[in-house]
Amino acid sequence: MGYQPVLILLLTLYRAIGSLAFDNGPPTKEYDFNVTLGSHAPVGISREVFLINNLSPGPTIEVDQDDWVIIRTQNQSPHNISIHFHGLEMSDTPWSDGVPGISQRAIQPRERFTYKFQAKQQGSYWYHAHYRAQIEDGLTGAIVIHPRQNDPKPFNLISNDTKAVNAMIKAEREVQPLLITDWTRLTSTAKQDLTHAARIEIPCYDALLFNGKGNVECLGPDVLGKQMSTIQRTNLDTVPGSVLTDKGCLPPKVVTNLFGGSNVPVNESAIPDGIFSGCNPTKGAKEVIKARNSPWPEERWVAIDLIGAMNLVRGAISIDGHDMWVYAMDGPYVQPQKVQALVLGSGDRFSVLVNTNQPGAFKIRVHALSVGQIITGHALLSVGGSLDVVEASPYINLVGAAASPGVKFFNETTAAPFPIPPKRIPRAANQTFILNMIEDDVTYLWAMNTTRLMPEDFEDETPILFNPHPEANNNVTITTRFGEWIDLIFVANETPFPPHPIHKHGNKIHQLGSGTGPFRWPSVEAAANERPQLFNFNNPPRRDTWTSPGARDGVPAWIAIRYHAIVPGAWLLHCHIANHMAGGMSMIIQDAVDKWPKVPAEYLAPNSHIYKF
Ligand SMILES: *[C@@H]1O[C@H](CO)[C@@H](O)[C@H](O)[C@H]1NC(C)=O
Ligand SMILES: *[C@@H]1O[C@H](CO)[C@@H](O)[C@H](O)[C@H]1NC(C)=O
Ligand SMILES: *[C@@H]1O[C@H](CO)[C@@H](O)[C@H](O)[C@H]1NC(C)=O
Ligand SMILES: *[C@@H]1O[C@H](CO)[C@@H](O)[C@H](O)[C@H]1NC(C)=O
Ligand SMILES: *[C@@H]1O[C@H](CO)[C@@H](O)[C@H](O)[C@H]1NC(C)=O
Ligand SMILES: *[C@@H]1O[C@H](CO)[C@@H](O)[C@H](O)[C@H]1NC(C)=O
Ligand SMILES: *[C@@H]1O[C@H](CO)[C@@H](O)[C@H](O)[C@H]1NC(C)=O
Ligand SMILES: *[C@@H]1O[C@H](CO)[C@@H](O)[C@H](O)[C@H]1NC(C)=O
Ligand SMILES: [Cu+2]
Repeated sequence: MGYQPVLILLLTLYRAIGSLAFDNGPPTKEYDFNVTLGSHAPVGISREVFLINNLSPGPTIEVDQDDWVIIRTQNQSPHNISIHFHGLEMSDTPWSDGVPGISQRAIQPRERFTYKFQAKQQGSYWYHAHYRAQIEDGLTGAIVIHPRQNDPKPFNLISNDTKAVNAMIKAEREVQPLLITDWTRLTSTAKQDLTHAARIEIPCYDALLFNGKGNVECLGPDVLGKQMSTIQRTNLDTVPGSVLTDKGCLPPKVVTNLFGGSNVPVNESAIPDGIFSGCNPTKGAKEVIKARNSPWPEERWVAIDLIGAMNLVRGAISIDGHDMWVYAMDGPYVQPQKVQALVLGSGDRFSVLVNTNQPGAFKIRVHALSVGQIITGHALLSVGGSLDVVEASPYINLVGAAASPGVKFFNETTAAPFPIPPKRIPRAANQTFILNMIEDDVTYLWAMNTTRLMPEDFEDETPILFNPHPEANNNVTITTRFGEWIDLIFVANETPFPPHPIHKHGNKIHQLGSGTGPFRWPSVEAAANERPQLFNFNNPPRRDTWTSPGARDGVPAWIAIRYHAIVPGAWLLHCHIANHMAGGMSMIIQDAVDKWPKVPAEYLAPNSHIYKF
């Protein structure tokens, strides 16, 4: 035996004895989630939602990094459900990822299911329903994982003042999640029924909510007419005489034309009033993020986790009169950027530090920049307890663009991880998958790679994790071996094609590069040899949700992402817009299929029943 193995053996023994003698392992935090169906009217329009312990959004899961988390779920509702923990890696516990037919059986009415996982990552995450299109049905909540105390923090890249850095550490410890949703009066099933009856995707919402609070704002025809984007105007021009509706929506006939037109005419008589048009303003409670007003300017820091819990809306966010220091993206730290605005899409998380310079209440605005609707909403940042709104000219306009040339947006492509990970990303991948995203003839059917995978195709089947399909050859399954580097290239060949928020379950990905025009190469390596400026192998952004580029004017677009297949399990890769996922835009990934852990007996067994509630 050489000296190295001996050293490793001694070290292992030392650690084992140490952990026996000095601690009992990481703590376990336990939650009970009783899921019911109830009626809920956050903006004065009542509809059914899922409630968790009578709340929607549900309770925040707040733990320390390395804690074990147990969530005992009881389905006291009349529908099948499941809960996904967005962005959490589930290494060693892939049966707790929450996707029916992939990692577990759906939790049927009167059944219980216990999710158990270790919070190995840090920062901002969230949980949400994952059965059919239920993500729009209120079963969501924030997850905060406090980083290990001694891990390096990027705050001295924000200030050299020790007092300020200490204040930032304190603010981070007290970080306030702000879960942002696009609220519609339609339940996901009502929306799907209406979509099929009217043969159209429904891109209209009633309000934007902040931790479940908000109100309907009607902007009026003058404002809408003046403020619409050139893309909105161009789309309106496809149907002569059309204007934005009073809800700020493109009218149905224009939506039908959005992606190159469809042979299937919309049935407008199937669309009830209030969906595309019919705006009635309501008053609702405003969510308030509280900041102390310390006498010491260097101590006035507040941290907010901005969580993109919306379905379809992509929004620009800004805080009146305040800069935001973006210090984390999808959980882990990034090299901080000082900005006045950032773009948040479905599934994204950005953690920001804000230095509050005066007492008062300041609008935290979200303005949609998705094409289908002009919609806005706001929460308040209250400094020193004040609720007097300080009117300031916003940094962003109504369609989510910079209101003036000096306004700086967060630049995701330069958001390098902090610290830079020591492991280098190779230039060549072991496997490359070129995925041809399409709209499948009508606005509500989509595919990730030419072939649709509908929830009905897999959600009620035996979970793939229990029964791998290593030879699947069906255009919708990707299979990898442990340790391989995998490239996924998402190509929008048809134009116009909208951007899609794409989410991979399992582990994080590196966003290597993107470009316009067809992806003409067999691999990223070949493309990078020819066009090195399009790729970043050194410190690319690290994400669990990313946006595929929109394509227009006959010019295709693509994005290349790379991940390391080191988290064995069965995962879903899908568009995070629930109705796109329900419309077929998903694929299955069997990662590191050679190293799948044995599924514990209690997860293999049918879900147990609740006998009374
Ligand atoms: C901290 O101090 C160094 C050296 O004076 C300076 O170069 C750097 O810009 C400062 N950083 C910040 C965040 O103020
Ligand atoms: C359009 O929808 C209405 C209401 O649902 C229905 O009665 C009618 O048959 C539909 N027309 C077509 C052509 O599908
Ligand atoms: C982001 O930074 C890159 C690299 O510096 C630059 O090419 C790009 O234009 C920037 N994007 C935005 C939106 O500012
Ligand atoms: C609920 O899930 C079970 C098992 O996956 C399935 O058999 C059943 O059809 C589902 N029910 C509904 C209403 O989708
Ligand atoms: C895979 O996609 C190709 C191209 O669209 C299609 O011809 C083929 O039928 C698909 N295969 C399966 C199994 O769906
Ligand atoms: C994607 O679809 C194409 C057909 O269009 C097929 O050749 C290819 O194998 C598919 N990719 C995967 C990973 O199934
Ligand atoms: C991936 O490719 C590299 C370079 O060709 C090779 O050294 C490595 O063994 C491959 N990894 C796996 C898991 O196949
Ligand atoms: C959940 O429901 C069970 C059964 O009714 C009840 O015993 C328990 O107290 C409830 N827990 C919570 C957190 O509401
Ligand atoms: Cu999509």
